[in-house]
Amino acid sequence: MPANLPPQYYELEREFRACRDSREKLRLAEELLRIMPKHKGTDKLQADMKAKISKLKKEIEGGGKSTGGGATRQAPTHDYVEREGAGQVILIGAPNCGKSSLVDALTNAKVEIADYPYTTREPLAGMMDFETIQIQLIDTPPISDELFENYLTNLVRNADLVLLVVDLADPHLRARNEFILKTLEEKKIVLCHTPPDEVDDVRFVYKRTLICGHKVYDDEDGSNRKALDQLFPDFPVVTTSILDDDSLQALQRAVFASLRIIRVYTKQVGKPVELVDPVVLPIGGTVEDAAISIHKDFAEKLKFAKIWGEGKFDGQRVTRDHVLSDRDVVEFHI
Ligand SMILES: Nc1nc2c(ncn2[C@@H]2O[C@H](COP(=O)(O)OP(=O)(O)OP(=O)(O)O)[C@@H](O)[C@H]2O)c(=O)[nH]1
Ligand SMILES: [Mg+2]
Repeated sequence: MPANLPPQYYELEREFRACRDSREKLRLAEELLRIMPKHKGTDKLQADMKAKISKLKKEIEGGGKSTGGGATRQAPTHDYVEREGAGQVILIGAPNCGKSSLVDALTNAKVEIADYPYTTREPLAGMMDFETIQIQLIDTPPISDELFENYLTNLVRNADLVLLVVDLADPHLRARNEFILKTLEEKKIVLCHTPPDEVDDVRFVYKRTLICGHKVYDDEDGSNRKALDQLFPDFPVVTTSILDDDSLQALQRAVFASLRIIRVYTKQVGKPVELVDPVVLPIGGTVEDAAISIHKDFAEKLKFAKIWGEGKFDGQRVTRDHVLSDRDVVEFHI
């Protein structure tokens, strides 16, 4: 069966073959696997690429039987943070903009904060409580013309949401953030408010992004806020200050909204509702999706469900394809 690979695949493959740096080679291999059409005709190619990925990972972990290239700066674990909770959000931004302060205020992570740039040297994840769920936040080293940690490419690609922290006290706000957008685009990552359904060039990844205009009280004449709106028209923006709890709560709500997820609580027949430990589904999730996330067999046996929620009759009977809303309560009947 023909593999029918897209033209970009061949281009990327050439880059992969020419590349002499293990870490970059690994990134390209993962990218090749990602864009490879998944069907019978590419079974062998997929297996080969997976073998190459695993070999490269071993090589990197082994500490440097590098295929040449420059010295690598970071341990391989930095390339990937295991997803925990209802969604993974990566905070990125210019030096000293306040990324670590936000992660410190919102999570349990022990981050380092200082009044000078380049304080954070490694990614660090923490869990943020939001009502009945937890959301993972990842603090990262800054992006500037002096520093771009290569592993950020993978971290950003893997995250569910980018939180771009912009320092509203920074006189160079525009230049610093234009630089970040340009650098990411060079790595084939486009920050956007809503990723398109289809992309022309499959090597590019479009990442849903929320903008956090931070240190808002230091932008006394509001001129930086204007610059921010010009630079990021259409993007959702939240303004925050570490000193203002309400602003931090607004940020939490905006993060939740941008993750495009819903929380669905399940209840047993004849038992009261407990609004804890919800099933988390993407917006548009159905009764069947909720049942599958509990157990596959359970979904197969499902006859109907009763739901409680805003705009519904209490205990309204629905079928498995019923689309759920955030905070719905579902009682499965099998
Ligand atoms: N005025 C003001 N200062 C803040 C606020 N949030 C953080 N800061 C200060 O900004 C400085 C930098 O904060 P960090 O959280 O270390 O910034 P960062 O983006 O993690 O910095 P790097 O890791 O170096 O990139 C520290 O002196 C913080 O106390 C805020 O809301 N308002
Ligand atoms: Mg930091």
